[in-house]
Amino acid sequence: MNLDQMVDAIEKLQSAKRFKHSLGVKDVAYDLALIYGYDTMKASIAAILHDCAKHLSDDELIGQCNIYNLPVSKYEMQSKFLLHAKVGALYARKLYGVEDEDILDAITYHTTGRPSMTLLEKIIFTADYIEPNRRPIPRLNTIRKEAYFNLDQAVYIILENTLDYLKTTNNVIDEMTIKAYEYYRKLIEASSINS
Ligand code: DGI
Ligand code: FE
Ligand code: FE
Repeated sequence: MNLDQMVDAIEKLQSAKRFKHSLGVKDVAYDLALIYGYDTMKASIAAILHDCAKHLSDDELIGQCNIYNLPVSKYEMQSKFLLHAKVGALYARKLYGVEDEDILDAITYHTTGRPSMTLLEKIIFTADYIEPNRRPIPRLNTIRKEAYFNLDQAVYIILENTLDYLKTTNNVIDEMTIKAYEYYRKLIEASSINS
């Protein structure tokens, strides 16, 4: 499937609001790819597909993981919506014909992030958070500016914000989110000492 066909398929699949979000992520990911020297087509594909399993219910997500033998962690068991990332990568491969592992990983890690993300993973993780249709989030405009200037710093602030937010809720925090935060905290600290 080419990008235009993916856009059409996602439009049919998603609510108007979520489709607008997907297009927003696509546009921002394109710009970030251009700025940081990444393949804009790969960034656009990862972006338009990143939430391609978000319409599934918790039961459907678990069902897909069982059918396709995807491992479900104890964190994902408690917050089943987290699985839309993993199942999204599976769908990208099975339903949209994506074979590129960089794109599949970017979809897999778009919600929690992970330590030492690839450039595409950081682009999708950040674009998902800052696209223009996101409703106001603390420090959103700071993160938007930072994203076009220092992507690692933007990733770090997003992870910090996400953990701050999750601590105010009763949601379980996936250990991947914490590991990602620790990794980027150390990275940013090291770079500020050296500069
Ligand atoms: O699918 P989107 O809404 O576009 O964005 P997303 O896939 O990044 O999901 C955002 C939500 O994920 C947001 O409410 C914070 C939540 N989240 C991120 N990390 C974790 C988490 N939720 C739990 N329970 N645990 C996490 O570690
Ligand atoms: Fe998502
Ligand atoms: Fe999203």
